[in-house]
This record gives sequence, C-alpha cells and structure tokens, in this order.
Amino acid sequence: MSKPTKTTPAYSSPAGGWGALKSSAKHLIQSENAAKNVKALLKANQPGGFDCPGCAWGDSDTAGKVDFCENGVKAIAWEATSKRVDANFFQQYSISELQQWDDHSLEKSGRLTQPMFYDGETDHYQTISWDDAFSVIANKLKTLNSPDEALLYTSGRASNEAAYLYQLFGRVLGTNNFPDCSNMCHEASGVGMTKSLGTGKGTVTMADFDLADAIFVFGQNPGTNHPRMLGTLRKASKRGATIVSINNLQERGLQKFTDPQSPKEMILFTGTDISQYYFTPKLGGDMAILRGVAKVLFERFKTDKSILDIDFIQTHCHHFSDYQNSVEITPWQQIINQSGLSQRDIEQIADIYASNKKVIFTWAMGITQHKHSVATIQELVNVLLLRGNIGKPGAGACPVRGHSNVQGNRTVGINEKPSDEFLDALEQHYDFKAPRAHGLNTVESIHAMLSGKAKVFIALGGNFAAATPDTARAYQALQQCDLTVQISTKLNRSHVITGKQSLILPCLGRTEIDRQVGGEQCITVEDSMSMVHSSTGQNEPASKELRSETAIVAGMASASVGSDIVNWSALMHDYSLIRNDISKVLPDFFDYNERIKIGRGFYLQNKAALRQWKTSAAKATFSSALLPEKLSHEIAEQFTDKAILTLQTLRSHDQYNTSIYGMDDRYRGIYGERRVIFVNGQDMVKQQLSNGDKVKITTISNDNITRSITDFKVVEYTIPSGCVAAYYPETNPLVPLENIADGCGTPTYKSIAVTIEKI
Ligand SMILES: Nc1nc2c(c(=O)[nH]1)N[C@H]1C(S)=C(S)[C@@H](COP(=O)(O)OP(=O)(O)OC[C@H]3O[C@@H](n4cnc5c(=O)[nH]c(N)nc54)[C@H](O)[C@@H]3O)O[C@H]1N2
Ligand SMILES: Nc1nc2c(c(=O)[nH]1)N[C@H]1C(S)=C(S)[C@@H](COP(=O)(O)OP(=O)(O)OC[C@H]3O[C@@H](n4cnc5c(=O)[nH]c(N)nc54)[C@H](O)[C@@H]3O)O[C@H]1N2
Ligand SMILES: [Mo]
Repeated sequence: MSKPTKTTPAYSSPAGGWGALKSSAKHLIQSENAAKNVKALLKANQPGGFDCPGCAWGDSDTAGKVDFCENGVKAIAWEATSKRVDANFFQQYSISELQQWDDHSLEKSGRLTQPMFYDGETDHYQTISWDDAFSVIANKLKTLNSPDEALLYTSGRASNEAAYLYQLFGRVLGTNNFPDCSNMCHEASGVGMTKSLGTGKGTVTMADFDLADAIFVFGQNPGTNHPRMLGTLRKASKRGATIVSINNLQERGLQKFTDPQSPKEMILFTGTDISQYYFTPKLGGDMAILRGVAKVLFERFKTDKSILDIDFIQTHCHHFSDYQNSVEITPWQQIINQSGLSQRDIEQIADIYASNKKVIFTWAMGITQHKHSVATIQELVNVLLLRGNIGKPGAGACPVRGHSNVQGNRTVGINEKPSDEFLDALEQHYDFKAPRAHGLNTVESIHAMLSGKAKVFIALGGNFAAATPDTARAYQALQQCDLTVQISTKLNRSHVITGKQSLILPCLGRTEIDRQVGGEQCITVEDSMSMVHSSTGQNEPASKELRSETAIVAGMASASVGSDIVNWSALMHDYSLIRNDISKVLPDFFDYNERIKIGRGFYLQNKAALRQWKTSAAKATFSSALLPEKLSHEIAEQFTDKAILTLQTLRSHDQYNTSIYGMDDRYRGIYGERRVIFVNGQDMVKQQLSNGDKVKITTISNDNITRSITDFKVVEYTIPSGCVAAYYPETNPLVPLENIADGCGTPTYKSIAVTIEKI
C-alpha cells in the first residue's frame, strides 16, 4: 500500500487552500466581469439562487454561508464573460479558419449572441431570425424518410423543464433517438445498479455522509471534478470516519485538503488529511480488487459469522450461492495480476471494510469507462450487499454524477431506451402514440450518421464533435449530415465541424435571468443525491437575442410538429405548467411546484434505499460474472510486438470536459500546456525516454485504421507501471468507436491500448 505521505513531486501543499483562492481570483478577473461574478457567486447553490453549473455534488446545509468551489468559480466566470461572439465575429472568421483554432481559443472567444446559419454556399455563418431558424429545422425534418433519421443529443446541463420538453418533442416527432452525454459517462452505473438493485441511482443522501464509518472513493478525482465533495470528506475525516482512496493516480485532493472556507486552516496554512489509506491499482483493476475483498470475507466467514450480514442476505438477496461460487473459483493470481495490488493490500482493504459497520462506496469515471464497467459496478454492489450496506443509514452506493443535471435529464425522459411505463404515461397524458422501438445511443448515433441512416443532428448543449471517441470518424459523421443544430452558450468544435447546413441557436446560461410572458422563471435540477431543487438565474443575459433552452425547444417543436398534441407556447410562457405535466407523467414529482419552494427542494425517494427492490425477482441480486479473461493491453498483445501501455484519458484541473479554461493542471504540476503524457519512471527507462521527450501515441487495434496523435511531452509521474495518462479531449482521436463497454455503449476512455514512440 502506498501511504498518502508519498506524494508526487508535483504539488506539495494541500488541495484547496490559498492556491484555490488565487486561481479563483485569476479566473474571475480574466472573465472581465469580476464584480458581476462575485455577486453571482454569493447566490450559487443557495435557496433562491442558482444551481452551480459545475458538478452534480449535493448541496450541503450552508444557508447563509457561501457554497461554491474554485472550479465552480471557473464555470460561473466562464459563462459570465464579457466577451461576445456576434455576427461581426463570424464575418471576420470563416469556418475553415475557425477549424484551425484549438478548443481553448474557440470557447474563449466569448458568449454566442444571436442565431447563425451556415448553408454551405459561403464559408461563413450568416445571421438568421429565430423564426427562420425554426423553419429550417422543421422543413428538414419533414423531408426525412423516417423520424428515426433524426438524432436529438443532450448534454447534462439542460434543466428538467428543457429536457422534458425536448424528449416530448422527439416522441411526438416519432423517435426515441436520444443519445446523451450519460452514454459516455455514468451509463454503466445505471445499467449495473438497475440489474442488481432495481434502481440506477445512488442510494445515499448527504446525511449518510455524516453517519458513515468508512467511505471508499473509487476512480474519482474530486479535488478537481467535485471539489465540494472534499468539504464533505473533510468533515467525515474530522469526525473520525475512515476514508480509503482507490485510484490509479495519487490525486492531491484525496490526500490533503485545506478548506478555503475554514479561516483556521487558511491562516495556519494547515489542512485536513483526507484519505487514511490510498491504493493505486492498475487501470481496470478495480473489479479484481473487489473480488479479492469478497474472497477474504468468505474466507473469514468460516470462522467469524459476523463478517457477512446473513440476515440481510437471506431476507433481501438473490443468487448468493452463485456469487460465492464465482468468488471461490477466482484464483488469487488472476486478482493480483489484474489489480496490480498485492494479496496483502487487498486483505488490508477487506479488513478496513469489515471493521466498519456503515460503509459508502463512491465512484466516477475511473470505474465507468472500461470494457467491464457494468460487471465492476455490479461487483461494487455485491461487496456492499455482503455486509448489508445498502438501505441502512450511513451506508450505500454513490455514483458521483458528472454534469450538474445529467441525473435529472434521465429522470424526465432523456433515454434512448425508455421504459414502457414512461411511454404509457406520456401517451395517456397527451393522447398520442409514442414510438416504442428503442433509439440510438451516442456511439450508435455516430455509426448511423456514417452510414447515412441519420441525417439531422440536434444538440441540446454539449460538444459532440470533441467529446465523442474516434475524432476523425465523429467529424466525418457530423459532416455527412444534412443539418446539424447546436443549442449552446459558447463557441466550440461542434459549431465548426458542421453538416451540409448548420445552425447555432444561442441560449441563456444557468446564471442568467430567464424572462418569459409569464414573468421571470426558475428551472429545476436533480443532483447526485436525488435532491430536486430550483435554480433562478441572477445575471442579465449576455445578449437580448438569447432565448432559454426551454423556449428554443418549444420553438423548434411547434414549427416542426404543430401544437395539436402539445401546446408548446403555453408551456414555454410559464414553466410551472411544464412541472405540472411532469408530475402527471412521473408521479414521484407530486406537488412539484409547491415542494421546490421549500428550503432546498425535495428528495426523490430511492426505493433500494428503503430495501424495496424493483428487480424481476423483487430482491437485490448478486451478480456472478467472472473477472474479464483479458484486459485491453492483453487483447492488444496479439496485434503487435511493441511494448503496450494502457492509456487513461482524464481531466486537468483547468477544464470542464471539452471547455478548456486554462492550460494548467496545478495539482499535477503541469503549467501552460496540455499535450503531455504521464509515464511511469521504469517504463521510461525501458523505452529509453527522458522527461520532456516528445512522443507519438498510437492505438493498437486490429481494424486497419491508424489512430495516432503526436507531439506529446513525456512527464515522469507516479503511476503504476504499464499505465499512462493524458488529457481528454486531445486524446479522443485514439479511442476506437468499436471499443465500448460490455452491456452499455460507453467508450472505454480509461483503457486504450497504445504504444509510444519518440519523435
Ligand atoms: N472542474 C470540472 N468538474 C467536472 C468535470 C470537469 O471536466 N471539470 N466534468 C464533470 C463530468 S461530466 C464528470 S463525468 C465528472 C468526472 O469526474 P472524474 O471521474 O473524477 O473525472 P476524470 O478526470 O475522468 O478522473 C478519473 C479519475 O479516476 C482515476 N482512474 C482512472 N482509471 C482508473 C481505474 O481503472 N481505477 C481506478 N481506481 N481509478 C482510475 C483517475 O486517475 C482519475 O483520478 O466530473 C464532473 N465535474
Ligand atoms: N476521452 C474522453 N472522452 C470523454 C470523457 C473522458 O473522460 N475521456 N468523458 C465523457 C463524459 S463523462 C462526458 S459527460 C462527455 C461530455 O460531453 P458534452 O456534455 O457533450 O460536452 P461538454 O464539454 O460538457 O460541453 C460543453 C459545451 O456545452 C455548451 N454549454 C455550456 N453550458 C450550457 C448551457 O447551460 N446550455 C447549453 N445549451 N449549452 C451549454 C457550451 O457551448 C460548451 O462549449 O464527454 C465524454 N468524453
Ligand atoms: Mo460526465
């Protein structure tokens, strides 16, 4: 085991602290709107204020105190910039020219201000009126042979109201083609947990973090991606809970954290130790760790019957003996090889797990973006079930979501595989026939565009061109479309990689005041703890021409499918009517409008947390999948003689997915650049590489497609031998479209077999 005291030389101060304050101030000043942003920040995550557009971590009970973090500041400052991308900008720069800009330069150009249209006749976007833009969409949709030739992508920032209306639009149009960011993100959590527990959502609330005896953080970098979670972990650590991190890298935030909101820690330059134990497995090794833990538990159970919660297992679980058998036939050698940890390490993890009564497992992309992610998540659940750690206070499963409302989007119907129950309710409420055939997920959508089966691509937010795998093919897919439509706040790659025609529809951001006929509107979102709360923008909109996402969806829908089935404009004028509709279709949202007025909103009850299992057997189900026979590098060994490394693609501290705020990654000691690859020292020796060498990275696959990116700088780093890491989205050209998780369509962004070669 590596104790947290052994840090990378990269950053020796605690995460957070003055470094975070300094960086927050820098980003506020660079937004050129500092005063407005400071005012906005005080309203972030507060009742009556807006939900931070950063991450999906739950709000703590900080009424009267500020509740935001360094990266929330960046997200807010990024949206509230004073820079504008207007008609003059598009006159000045052609699309071909903008294609040469990097992602940082595109987004840094500022907020989009008016609808723009590209028709393929010149190399420039031209202005267009909102009505004409909606007619372009309606006319194109009418020429399709089938509504299934349309794709309606969603990124997880959209509000419940906008997302609900968007899925209704698609279904009235006649398709379930709702690819979304979740397909690339936590899909495996939803699939795995639904199979095992009958719910795709986390079973814990913020209150459980105050009660847990131990918290295990798997494959997640909260110091960067969910900084407010560090506040929760700090509080838990201070009251004596045990925190264990299991991460391929020694992330600074998981080691030591100074809460910028603690005057004492700030003044004394001290911090709180976060993880008492830190284990650094190989990429994709978590399922093996968990299998090893189960093996130890079964072994100990022979002499100590209290090790497993037999009462719970007998009353609530299904397929226990199949699971026990799978665990027993899994050899230790395979566990050790795949995990990269020793048997001793795994025994220690099992000891910590077994000696704490109430345990929470949290996880994020280090778990969900592998080939065997669904099986890994089911194994996380298996281990929780063994000790009755589901549906008991202070214990449970916590997939920490990405986008601030990705969970809400799914809840209100953004799903390419909707349940019959949901479609029945829609049909009943609106009196129409909803399409029943399942639609396409993100990767399937790219295949459909490439083969000409899909012709119109509409995106409610996000940056499809940059976020998706196999960049060359993703670009080609979009470029083959007859029409691409982007509903966005800021300029990005997806605006310059266009279909034959293309529309940019600029929308209000989360921080802005949303004025409709019925007055100023609030929207609602759901966080990772299933809390639904309202969000009210505070800033003046970046341009008078902006429309809300909800209004844009309503405009597209009424132009395209008419208003016989749904009165789009009435809903757009007053969002409380949309919420009324949602509560009719989804009964869990009863008294929706009333309940969001109280405090921090309401909790959508998780059935598994009540030990009610909505699985086919009405029990929590142990999954008995075996460990994968081979991990990605072992599969790739058949195709090359060269030394194979496994690449994970991850986020720097200065980015929000494809939005690149800046070129630093402070906690990893990287400044002013992004084209770096983190390599283990011994691997460098083997490959005769030195720090600072420039390399070409090439994917190993057997499909005769060459995927290479070049000019990456080698950085020696504390990372297990055989593993390397580099930032996304620059690495997306390396990710084959075919490399997806078993049982869900998530690209294997955290395990790409590559070779590196000095240039
Ligand atoms: N500031 C900021 N906040 C964000 C985002 C952002 O880009 N910027 N993105 C949002 C979104 S959409 C999401 S999904 C989340 C993402 O949040 P994270 O999941 O934290 O994001 P990644 O940067 O992909 O980090 C993956 C982490 O898992 C570790 N890891 C990788 N592979 C493995 C493995 O096989 N096993 C183990 N045990 N560890 C592994 C990596 O070392 C890294 O620490 O954050 C959300 N919040
Ligand atoms: N290689 C690799 N690829 C990955 C990942 C990885 O770890 N590695 N992670 C995957 C994950 S977890 C995710 S979630 C996806 C993210 O995929 P997306 O959600 O598609 O991408 P984002 O970068 O979050 O989208 C940024 C754009 O959203 C727009 N935007 C911002 N705010 C708003 C708003 O309020 N409304 C609207 N309409 N638009 C807005 C802006 O124009 C901005 O340019 O990427 C995935 N891709
Ligand atoms: Mo995500």
